[in-house]
Amino acid sequence: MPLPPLGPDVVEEFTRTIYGRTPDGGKLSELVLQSREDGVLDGAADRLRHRATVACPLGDLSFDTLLHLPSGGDAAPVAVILNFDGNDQTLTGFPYEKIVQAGYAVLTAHYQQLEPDDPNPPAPGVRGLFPAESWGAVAAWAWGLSRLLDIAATLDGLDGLDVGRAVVIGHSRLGKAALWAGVRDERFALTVSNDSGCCGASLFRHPGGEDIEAITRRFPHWFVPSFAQYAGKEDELPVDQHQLLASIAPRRVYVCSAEDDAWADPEGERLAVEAARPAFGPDGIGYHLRPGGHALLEEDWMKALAF
Ligand code: GTR
Repeated sequence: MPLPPLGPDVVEEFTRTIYGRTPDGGKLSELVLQSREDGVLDGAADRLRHRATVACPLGDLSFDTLLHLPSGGDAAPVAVILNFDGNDQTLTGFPYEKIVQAGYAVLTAHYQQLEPDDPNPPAPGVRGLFPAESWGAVAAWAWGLSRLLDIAATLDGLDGLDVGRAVVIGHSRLGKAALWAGVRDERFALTVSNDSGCCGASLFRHPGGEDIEAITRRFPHWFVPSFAQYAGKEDELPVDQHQLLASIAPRRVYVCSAEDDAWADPEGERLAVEAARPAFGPDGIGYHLRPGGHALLEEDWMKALAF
């Protein structure tokens, strides 16, 4: 299938057809330091936990954050990431030692503290705190990634963070959210998608892996309801995902794929990167395909951050 051309004004189309409209408002109102441990991780990193509260039009949302940063030395660029299983799980799940050795700080929060991953959430998340807007959970998580950057900005200087070189990174459904955050928030200097697949970095028009029918049937809450009308009609979508990647230019993008992750269609991700390349400078977009399956591995982190 031929791809729609790269053009200047695609963000509005992505808003309308897939992710929905992110409302204005929702400001960090309070950040409470809950604990600080210095010199954890071989003496090379400090670990801080905060409780953040964001004031939204219809109420407040509070969530916990976990920050690791290199101790001493120059201000560290910060990578923000939502995690799947809670902040404590990242202590074994993320390669913090290596990331910090590479000179980066990492700020994370649990994605479901921002918005439940449920078509019928037991309690409303952030989407319930704005007057009637149609935005999907992916967009709500992307909103959360921007709030993590707000939090990092309040710590800028204080704790040796450099938010001028901020990275947004995410895996799988949270890689979709990282891409949408990278599109919408120009403060992110580098956007990293890991195995984000359908509605992330892979092309709708490249057959293979998850398609619109499958994703909207299982996860109707991720997108605007009208997106489901494109099930089986990929060729009628007004956009495709190389345009999403290109709309981040001239800021940088890095896409990680895995050979055995057929559901995320690694070849469709590679083709999207190639089709987006003309929008970027020579080193503006990077890509790797590594052996193995669907996971955010140390190799993915290190190659993306080296980029
Ligand atoms: C799958 C879904 C994918 C991907 C993945 C994940 O079930 O079909 O789009 O997002 O979940 O987030 O792990």
